[in-house]
Amino acid sequence: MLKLYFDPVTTTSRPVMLFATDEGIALELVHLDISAGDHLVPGFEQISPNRFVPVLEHDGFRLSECSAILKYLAELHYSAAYPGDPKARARVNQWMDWFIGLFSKDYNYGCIYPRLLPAYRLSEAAEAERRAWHMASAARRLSILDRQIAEGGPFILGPEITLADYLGASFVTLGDLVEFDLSPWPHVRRWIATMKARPSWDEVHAGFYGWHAAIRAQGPLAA
Ligand SMILES: N[C@@H](CCC(=O)N[C@@H](CS)C(=O)NCC(=O)O)C(=O)O
Repeated sequence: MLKLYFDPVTTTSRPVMLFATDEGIALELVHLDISAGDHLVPGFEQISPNRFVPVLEHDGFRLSECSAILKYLAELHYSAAYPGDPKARARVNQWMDWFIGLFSKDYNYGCIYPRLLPAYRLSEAAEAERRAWHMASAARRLSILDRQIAEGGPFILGPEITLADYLGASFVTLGDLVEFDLSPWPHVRRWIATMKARPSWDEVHAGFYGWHAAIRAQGPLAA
């Protein structure tokens, strides 16, 4: 049996849930609310040494890192979203690494989290300077993604969805929480609309959009 420790609102759990739902992969779900500190309870470090979600368990085998979990589930289920051809698979890996290693540093950590989570904010002047730097960098990354989708589409690597779309769409839609304006990148917007049109999207994102509504209800966010 596959067991997933997850928090449905998180950027790293959402792609795993979306992929598993699309592929009909049965998961025993252990829902942790990280905003309530469920991941800080004594003993969870045995399951997740970093105290992060998601974590997958499969017959005593434990796996963290959302990218590794997606690949493992895809391999188990011979999913077309993780093609077997070495070059096609390498491209999927390339874009997944790009989202995690480059894109998320500027966009998620540099532009979005500081507006949502006080622990990620610097002092006001330092924050403004850092944000300007990351925003310029995030814009360059979004332009690279936009060109990639413009050359093919509707998905990142052409007509078929891959794991890179599952991972990437979760990272980019984190910006929904701060109403991040994607209009300068029309192909990225089109791709996100395609991902949001998947029948599984709304079900998987119910918690995420609940968080979105709660943020809106609190009034204007920090700049
Ligand atoms: N590199 C990990 C990162 C996982 C991660 O950052 N999880 C966050 C939620 S998005 C978390 O569990 N945070 C708990 C905390 O910050 O205390 C992955 O890709 O899965």
